Amino acid sequence: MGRFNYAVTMSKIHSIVVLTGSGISAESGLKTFRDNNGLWEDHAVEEVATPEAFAANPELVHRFYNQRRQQLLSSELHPNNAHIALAEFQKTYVGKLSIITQNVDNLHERAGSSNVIHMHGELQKIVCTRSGKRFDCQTSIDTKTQCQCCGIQGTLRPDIVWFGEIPKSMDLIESLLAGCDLFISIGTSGTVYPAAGFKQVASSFGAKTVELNLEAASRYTGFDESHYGLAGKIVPQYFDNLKKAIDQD
Ligand code: BV8
Repeated sequence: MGRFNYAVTMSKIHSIVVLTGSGISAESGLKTFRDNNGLWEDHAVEEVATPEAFAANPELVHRFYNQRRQQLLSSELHPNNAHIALAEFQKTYVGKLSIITQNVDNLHERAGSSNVIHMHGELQKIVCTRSGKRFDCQTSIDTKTQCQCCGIQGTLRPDIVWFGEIPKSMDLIESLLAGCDLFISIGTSGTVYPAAGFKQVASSFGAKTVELNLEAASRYTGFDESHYGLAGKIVPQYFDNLKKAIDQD
């Protein structure tokens, strides 16, 4: 692991914000967005994950999310050591640790993390476009699925934030970024906004910024500290060092 430095003394770290992307789930077997050059069934994800695509071809978009939702239910799919290390640290840390994830999987929760902010929604939730009511969903849905609240077909969509839609919990996220002393980005290429801008916001309010990623991303730079490698290896190492530094302080 690269030089582990703490310019700020641990006693000054009262609030930590962790931002995760698909790289933290890669070793669990979930594809990242840049895998396959960002394609799914020869469609660019940015084209499938949009309200326009859903309006034009709802069955294609339902298939995209049904496949990924079913993958979450696979007995082969488990949180990896990165999710587990983050959850264990969150449980023992006396300060405030908030997890903002761009991921729509439930691996943080299955690793034991709490208060996870799914800014781009969740695969296992659906919403009725007529009533706005949200439901848990572990099955596949399509345009023929009858809605539980209004009993008609064709009103249900994945509770996912598509490109062009406003991410969830932005007010809460902005206040967390403004109030944190340490911002840690894990497994994201920093391609998609507004998430890609969170590091800058946290830094502008005085937070120390740390990147844990497989490799440096060209547009996502300027962290105070960076460690590169597989999340399953560097995330446990990082939080183990952080806990030691806090305990020694
Ligand atoms: C909005 C749900 C307005 C869907 C997702 C031009 C400039 C700037 C912005 C825009 C622009 N044109 C359009 C926009 C806005 C647009 C945007 O950013 N587009 C991009 C393409 C330029 N953004 C939006 O539309 C957003 N809404 O802007 O609304 C607004 C905003 C605020 C307030 C008011 C109004 C909404 C975007 C949400 C889209 N939905 N997800 C679904 O999941 O199906 S985005 C989706 O893609 C993910 O959620 C995630 O955010 C993103 C993928 O990023 P990553 O997770 O980083 O994945 P990636 O593959 O890129 O990288 C993986 C990383 O992991 C890599 O670095 C890799 O090295 C690393 N890695 C791989 N393996 C490992 C690893 N690391 C460690 N260990 C490993 N083993």
